[in-house]
Amino acid sequence: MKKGFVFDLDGVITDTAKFHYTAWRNLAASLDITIDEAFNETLKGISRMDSLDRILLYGHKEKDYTAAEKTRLAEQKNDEYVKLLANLTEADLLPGVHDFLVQTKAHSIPCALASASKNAPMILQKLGVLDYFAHIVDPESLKKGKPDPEIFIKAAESIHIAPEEAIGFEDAQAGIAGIKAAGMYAVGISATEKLAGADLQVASMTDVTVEQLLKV
Ligand code: B16
Ligand code: MG
Repeated sequence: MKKGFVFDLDGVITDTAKFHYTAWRNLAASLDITIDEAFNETLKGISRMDSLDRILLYGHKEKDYTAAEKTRLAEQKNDEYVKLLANLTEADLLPGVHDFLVQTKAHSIPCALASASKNAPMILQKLGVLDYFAHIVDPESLKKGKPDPEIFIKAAESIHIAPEEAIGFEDAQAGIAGIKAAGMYAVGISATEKLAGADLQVASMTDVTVEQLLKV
């Protein structure tokens, strides 16, 4: 019997990828680097600074900026990203998420958040679902980002269960790899991309129930 759920944020609970894309595209353009949606796919689940590094590498400018300049560029991107989140509400929850969280509460099953985003607490608050999460892993506390399993192991620990007793939800390949490396059951959420290694893949959270998953 499984005992808890670990959620990714972007792409599982809400679609913030479009806002990340706008903010990164504008920042990149200001550096004379052009990125498109296909490139943006490679940034999903990747931390802010690692995303900037990937963009600079893509534009062959990886040696052009000091650490302090890169910090400033990442801040600039985040300032625009946060502005784009201003009107986020409960209506921005992805299909099935609210229902599923209500079911976890009804079954007294704990949920933790394993997101690379430092904006996660503010985003959950705006979406009106912060109270469903017993714990949010602080990405600042991590030595390595996804696909390393660290964030998922910490998430399971935070709700006092073993990784084998947890089910992780992810929309990105790096996240599925991290969940599996942590020893958890992985549910991939994507209607478009085949997520290699997922134990179960569904198009959205409307296709799963808490009762069904506790028995896998
Ligand atoms: P922030 P997830 C990730 O969220 C995003 O997919 C990724 O594009 C972003 O760079 C990362 O969070 C960090 O976000 O700049 O807000 O700290 O999929 O791990 O929930
Ligand atoms: Mg994601």
